Amino acid sequence: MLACFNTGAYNYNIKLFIKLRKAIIKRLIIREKLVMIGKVDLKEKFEGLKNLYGIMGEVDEYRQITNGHINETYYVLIGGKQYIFQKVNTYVFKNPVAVMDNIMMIDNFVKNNQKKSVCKIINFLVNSEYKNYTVTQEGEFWRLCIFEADTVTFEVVEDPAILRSSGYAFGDFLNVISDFPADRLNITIPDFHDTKKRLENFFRIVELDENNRAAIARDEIKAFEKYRDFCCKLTDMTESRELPLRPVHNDTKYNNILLNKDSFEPVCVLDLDTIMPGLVAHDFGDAIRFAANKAAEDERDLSKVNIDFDYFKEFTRGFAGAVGGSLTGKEIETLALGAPIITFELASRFLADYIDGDKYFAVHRENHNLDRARCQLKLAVSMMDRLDEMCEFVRESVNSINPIGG
Ligand code: GN1
Ligand code: MG
Repeated sequence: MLACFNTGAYNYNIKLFIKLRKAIIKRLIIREKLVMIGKVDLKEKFEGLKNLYGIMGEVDEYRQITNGHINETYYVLIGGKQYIFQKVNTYVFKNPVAVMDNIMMIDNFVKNNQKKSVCKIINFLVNSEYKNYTVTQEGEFWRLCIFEADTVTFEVVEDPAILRSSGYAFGDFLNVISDFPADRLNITIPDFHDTKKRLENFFRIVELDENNRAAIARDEIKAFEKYRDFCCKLTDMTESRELPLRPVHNDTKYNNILLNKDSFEPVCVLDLDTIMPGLVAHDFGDAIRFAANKAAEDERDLSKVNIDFDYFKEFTRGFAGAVGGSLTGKEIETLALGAPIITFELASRFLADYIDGDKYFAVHRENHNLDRARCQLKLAVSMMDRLDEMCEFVRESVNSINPIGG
């Protein structure tokens, strides 16, 4: 220690300090350059892509939209017109052409169907090769659409009245596509909402524990053991054919509906990537999971995370009003079960991904998937406490089918 105070050591330390400082500054400059180069590359990429779509004008501006966990999405302004450019995650969607094929089939069906829907569905632009996607030289899978002006999405619900029209929009979407032959849809992610297989996979990952991360989640893992049988109920009823497989959206987060920025009426249903044969209870349940909880999906303060019954009721009224008439008795009976089951399922997917080293969901902070899993688990347990009331309310709402404004 004392040696530090003799002049030689002092000079040495000063020199070292200056050298280090220079190195740090140099590194910062290089980083800055890399960031700049990265941006120029992206701009060039967007220029190249837009040319393939015959879009006139220059790329004036772009920014990333980070609310999705899977695909990479950009808002791009070209010659004053607004577009969305999206790079599809091919780790998650192994066959992205099949995804785009499903979207195309559903789009054609909805456009030509006699049952008119309350709002539009997302529509991708077609390139010079008449395809609704483009594979770049680097093998990236891109798709483009027009940004819907004067619309908004919400991450957290602020006004329960808006929920009723969102519920109506998702219910209406299911009703309109209900006549589409489900077996024509490509299975883009096998066993996507097979909760039994999801939990088997979860316990396999816990057992392997390749990143030594399972210990921190010991309590959460026990909770999955406790609720495992309950979570398999819908899968069992599907296997025994008590519940029908229909074409469903499979990702009915509230932010997957564009709303008019003034009236908050639904304008467009987004994100049809996981449209596949599935259960109506999962679509209903996933929407409740996201919308009927005042906290964010990754909230760390678990005291804020709970099912909000007023929100639940508003969404259910809208949803039942639109789809209620086409449901079987068993579907009505099991609709509310979808909420805790899909929430447990997602909690297990987040926790499995955390333990597996964060390979699937994009993470933006340390332990992000662990936080998400804890939040969803807390929410699922809060739903279990009110499950009987939820089932009863669904029954009442379907029985008194009451379309919006009617
Ligand atoms: C993923 O990123 P996004 O919103 O498209 C996931 C859904 C989850 C959701 C949770 C293909 O959806 O299943 O419910 O995150 N999509 C896929 O926010 O796994
Ligand atoms: Mg999605």
